[in-house]
Amino acid sequence: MTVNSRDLSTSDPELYRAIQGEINRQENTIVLIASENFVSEAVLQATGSVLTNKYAEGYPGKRYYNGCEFVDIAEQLAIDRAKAVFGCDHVNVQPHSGVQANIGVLFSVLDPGDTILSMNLSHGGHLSHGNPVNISGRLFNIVFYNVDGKTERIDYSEVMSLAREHKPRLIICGASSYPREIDFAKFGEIAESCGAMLMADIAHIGGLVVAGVHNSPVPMSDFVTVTTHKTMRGPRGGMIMCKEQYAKKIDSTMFPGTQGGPLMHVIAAKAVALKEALTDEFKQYQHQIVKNATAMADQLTKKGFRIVSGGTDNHLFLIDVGHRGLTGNVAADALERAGICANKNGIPYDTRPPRITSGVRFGTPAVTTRGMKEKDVLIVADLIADVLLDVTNEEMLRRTRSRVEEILKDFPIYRHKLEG
Ligand code: DSN
Repeated sequence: MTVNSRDLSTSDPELYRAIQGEINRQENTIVLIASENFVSEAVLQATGSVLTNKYAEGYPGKRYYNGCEFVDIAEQLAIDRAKAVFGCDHVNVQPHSGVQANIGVLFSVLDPGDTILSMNLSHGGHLSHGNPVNISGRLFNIVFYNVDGKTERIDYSEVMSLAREHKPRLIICGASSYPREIDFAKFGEIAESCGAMLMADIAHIGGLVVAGVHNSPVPMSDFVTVTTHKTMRGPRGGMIMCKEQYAKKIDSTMFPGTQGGPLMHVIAAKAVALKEALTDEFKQYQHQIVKNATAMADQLTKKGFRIVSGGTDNHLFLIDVGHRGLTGNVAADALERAGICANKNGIPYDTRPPRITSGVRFGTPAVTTRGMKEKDVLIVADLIADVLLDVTNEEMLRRTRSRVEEILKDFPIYRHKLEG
């Protein structure tokens, strides 16, 4: 048997059907999960390329395997483009994910028992910022900052007083569910005032930072981590940027410290996405993401929903469905039955557990990739309102689902029909 002798539809029909099902689901669902997006066909092509066959432990020009001349080109392109896109001193493009990138930073410069000051997960932070259920929370002494109870925004004076009191070695800023612009300069001042290192996790807002829609943490941070698959619209994965003085430590912590063979097909796809990120089209796209999120949050406010912090400055917003007597899981499941995919999410000071929650998180990167503008997402906001006001009306949910499929015919994801 040659490796090309059988294609997926005949060699593994069961799996082929699952992929076909997912292609249809993506085409026929309004995806509002804030961390999801649709990559270009070029990114898909690189991700599905023969680079998946290659071992390349080490770094370009310094590998532990022979035969790396072509994957070296791919990784060097990703590195050079990431530096051009973000304006950073050094970048490591090998982390398999955002969590791996964050772990890479923590394990490169901290010792067990060191103190980290970071944003509470239930206030918008991330699991890998020291949550006790994650490895990041197992070895370090974690102090969390919350958002203000009234404004639901970061209270920088509280962060400053916690920093002075606890003298952390590392401050982490950045979030997975925070709808407001983060003042990275302020975090820089706080870190400097207490002698801490600063790490900014821009997993969610990476694309907005590239386009200048959000201020950049690169100048004032020792480390910046990002995922490549959210607003960056590339393959699933992570990257670490850092000041030159940490370059060697970061590289040796990623390999051999915390990862083995890098995923060269994914690194190649990161290079493709980073080339796309250098275009004007990408910058306009990021501006449109924010305009769409703002338009939806405003429309849902007009419909009587309480939006956490009163609105959004970025690509996402949260509805406090508890305010309407709903739970996040019931609301998100009803939306899914209507063809709208978002996720339940805790809101600041939520009294419900993470599997239930009082919130639903919405984001506009994916619908904006499909070409939706403000007038289109206003219709989507109206559909969301209809669903949330009558979650048990299965007839209405079915009608909404048909309407969603009609609307999406005008916004195909790919120009060519995809095959699993
Ligand atoms: N799970 C991602 C999100 O949805 O925000 C963060 O890692």
